[in-house]
Amino acid sequence: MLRIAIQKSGRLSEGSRKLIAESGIEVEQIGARLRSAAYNFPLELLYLRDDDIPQYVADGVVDAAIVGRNIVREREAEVSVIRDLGFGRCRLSLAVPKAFAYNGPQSLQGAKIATSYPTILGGYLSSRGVSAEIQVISGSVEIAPTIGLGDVVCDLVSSGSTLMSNGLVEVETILESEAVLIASPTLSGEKAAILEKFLFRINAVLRARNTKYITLNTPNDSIARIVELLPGMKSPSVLPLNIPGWSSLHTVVSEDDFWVIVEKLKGAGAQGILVLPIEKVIE
Ligand code: PRT
Ligand code: ZN
Repeated sequence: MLRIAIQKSGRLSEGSRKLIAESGIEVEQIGARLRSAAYNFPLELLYLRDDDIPQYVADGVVDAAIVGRNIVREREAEVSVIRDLGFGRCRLSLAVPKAFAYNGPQSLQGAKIATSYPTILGGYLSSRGVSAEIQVISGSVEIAPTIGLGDVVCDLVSSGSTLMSNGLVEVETILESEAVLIASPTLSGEKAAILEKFLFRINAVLRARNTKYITLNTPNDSIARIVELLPGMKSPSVLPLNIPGWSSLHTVVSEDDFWVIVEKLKGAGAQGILVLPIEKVIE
């Protein structure tokens, strides 16, 4: 049995539950409980506050967890980061009031910086030889300058609208973050084998999320040109259509390349382009 912690309620809860569900793991409805077992996989889920998660993994209270990289770094817990999970993306940034004359990290010399991330911020400042006062606050960091708790803030940003509505300008990114899978570095053989199986499923789900299945029709004399545009898994399948001189091509493309490729495909003579979601990709 592998014990995995996820955030009980907050920005990472839904993404964590969805990833587990899409991995084909069915979990009891939790209601108000703090833990639940899976029906069809040797896994037990614990629902915790994100701040506590790295320490629980380091102490072996849970074997693995899904948590933001920002929290893992801040807590400096002894855990293995297994892989990035592609959701919960944000960045830890420095932001200054509009009137603050910012000309690089040296401008922070002697400033008072409000943050919930003193460890990461302290490391950043000392690596740049800046000495500043770190004011630790646990929430609503963005209002610190308004209430006199700091000249500058260091906080998580995703859209940037919180900073903007508080008259703050983002000036440096200190850390890029997203949800990550972490594990205890000292798992037993049995637990490590279950984690391996869990990871195999997660990999298949995440690869599929970033991949689309494409089918299109093309005149036979355009096939070579179109195949060159398609970085498929191996090579695309080419099937004859019931119209002489025409074929149907099937392949997969990465979501990131998709729009660029589609334009080029049309330019190369492709017609009837269909794009379908993929549920799992096993490599
Ligand atoms: O109760 P618990 O302690 O578990 O939750 P929490 O309230 O401490 O954390 P929560 O749910 O807010 O965030 C959990 C994790 O989500 C964080 O540790 C990050 O890894 C990730 N994440 C992703 C974010 C954001 N995006 C984010 N935008 N965490 C916080 N924010 C906050 C930020 O602090 C600021 O107040 O959102 C605001 C900025 O958002 P924008 O869109 O206006 O820029
Ligand atoms: Zn928290």
